[in-house]
Amino acid sequence: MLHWGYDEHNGPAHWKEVFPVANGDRQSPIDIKTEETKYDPSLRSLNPNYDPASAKIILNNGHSTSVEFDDSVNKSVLTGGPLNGTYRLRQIHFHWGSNDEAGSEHTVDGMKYAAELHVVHWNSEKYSSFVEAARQSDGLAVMAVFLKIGECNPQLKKITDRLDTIRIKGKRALFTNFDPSCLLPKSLDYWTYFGSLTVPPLLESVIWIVLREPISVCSEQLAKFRSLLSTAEDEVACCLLRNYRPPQPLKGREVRRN
Ligand code: B30
Ligand code: ZN
Repeated sequence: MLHWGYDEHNGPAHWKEVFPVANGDRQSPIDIKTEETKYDPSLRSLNPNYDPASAKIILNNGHSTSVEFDDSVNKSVLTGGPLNGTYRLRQIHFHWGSNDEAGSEHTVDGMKYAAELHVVHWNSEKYSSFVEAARQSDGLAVMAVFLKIGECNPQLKKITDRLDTIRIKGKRALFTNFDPSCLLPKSLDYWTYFGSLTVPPLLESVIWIVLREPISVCSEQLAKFRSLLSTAEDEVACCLLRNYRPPQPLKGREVRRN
């Protein structure tokens, strides 16, 4: 495997060759079996508090598109839920499939959504950088939001309208004045469990917070994600048609709900 990706020769089934933790005890994503989740009265409500001024750029990194935030101070943070202390917003990005029938990483009772948004935060109370936090078992908190086919999403349009300017891997554009809480559903009810990054290096450092209510996206908006390229300027153009890892073994972990 020369470089990991989502194709036949370098996709999720090959990642373990270079990243043995792919077979670890707390890998993500998982299938959430709703009847087996455990209600935990000690779980608080989630409290996202984001400043639109911390949004900086939108970019194509060849395996997704992300919006990156200024994380040099605690301007945009997530607290509450299962979290102890303050987790600082770092970036948001998406996972999707080659058609509308698949694309989410987490599944719910075996059901796949069309796409999944990840809002990535790091523990700025205990650690001094994202990179340091990503190596600790309580270092990261990722909030996952399912995207379900339905009405076009006017908030998501702010992102999909910019994808043509960052079609090529490595391209970036300024992206300011954006509050990612505009992409959250009405209810912030969630499931939570201890897992990992869903892309190499698959570090087992993520407290996952999976929102139960999906947001909507239309087919035309999802098609724009599929026209992004996984390749750079000097390579044969190749569309990033899909970028989701399938569910991994639960290995005895408990999934709690609020
Ligand atoms: S996820 O939410 O588990 N899918 C990273 C953060 C969250 C997840 C996956 C990866 C991350 O920050 N990785 C290292 C930085 N990457 C950005 C990226 O999203 O994956 C740098 C890059 O190449 O540009 Cu790869
Ligand atoms: Zn992700």
